[in-house]
Amino acid sequence: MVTSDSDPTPTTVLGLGAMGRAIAARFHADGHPLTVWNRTPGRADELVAAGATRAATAAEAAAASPLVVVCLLDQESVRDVLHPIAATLAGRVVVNLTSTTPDEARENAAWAAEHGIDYLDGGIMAIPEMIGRPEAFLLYSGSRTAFDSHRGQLERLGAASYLSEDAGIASLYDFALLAAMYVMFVGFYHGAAMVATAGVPATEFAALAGPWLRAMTEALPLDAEFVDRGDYTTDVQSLDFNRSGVDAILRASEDLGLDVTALASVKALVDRQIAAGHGAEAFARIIEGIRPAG
Ligand code: FVH
Repeated sequence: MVTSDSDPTPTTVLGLGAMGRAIAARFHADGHPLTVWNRTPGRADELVAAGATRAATAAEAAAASPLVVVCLLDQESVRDVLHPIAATLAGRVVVNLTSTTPDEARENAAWAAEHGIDYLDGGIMAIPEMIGRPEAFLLYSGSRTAFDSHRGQLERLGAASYLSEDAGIASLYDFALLAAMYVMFVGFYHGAAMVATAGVPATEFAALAGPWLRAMTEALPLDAEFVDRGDYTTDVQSLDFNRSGVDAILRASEDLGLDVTALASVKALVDRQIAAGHGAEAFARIIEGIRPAG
């Protein structure tokens, strides 16, 4: 058995969905004495067959280890599982890898502090198959002590970055990255629906869209410079220039009978900045229409 350190921390994993199982399997492979619990007990079978201990209740699981890693569905399930076992969790480290909003993460941190629990929140930038592989990365915020104490173990899941004492910050980054991903995928599907009207399979479109989008993402740092400067002065690719392109793509999509919800949102953001007198400025200016008003 490969071990990550000479005295692996006994670890409990609460929640054995696809991600919880991948995390638990990594810890088990690294030699951490592992206790697992899941609402539906059968999901622990494979880990138990490999040597993990099945706990009958979440409280029994929490009592077994100084480090409790939580990977449940959402904030409601986190409350359902953790609140009744607060007394057992007192004095332990809880690393919550469940996707929650920044404010929900802060709510968990405040609740944990009230109960003497050392709370670290995490955002997983990976799918279960990537856990333990170099391309996986996880973002953490909350208790610095908890992160420093278990850093080596957490790094076995994927590259680990500690961002802030504010427990909501990991989730903020996580959701910001996911927002960028979702909008990109919707753009891909819109394009795929366009070429599908000519009988082009999505796989064929993907072969072109992949390299195209990769090349375009090379421009992100330059766009980010406009945003950080707050100065969108440009002599190329102004909003006015982009509006004619966006309008033409939208008309073409309507001609093809497509739903244009995705493109209409792009057009709305562009039009708003042009109406406010910024047509000569760079496309990156549309972030000003996304920011909170006032
Ligand atoms: N899977 C992924 O690709 C993404 C990658 C990025 C991060 N997410 C987040 O990770 C959390 C867990 O995701 P998951 O893939 O493991 O999700 P499921 O396979 O659906 O498992 C959900 C587990 O939560 C348990 N559960 C749900 N509600 C309750 C509840 N009220 N009380 C107790 N447990 C609950 C569920 O139990 P069961 O249905 O098996 O009994 C599963 O263990 C998630 O936040 C992703 O956004 C994954």
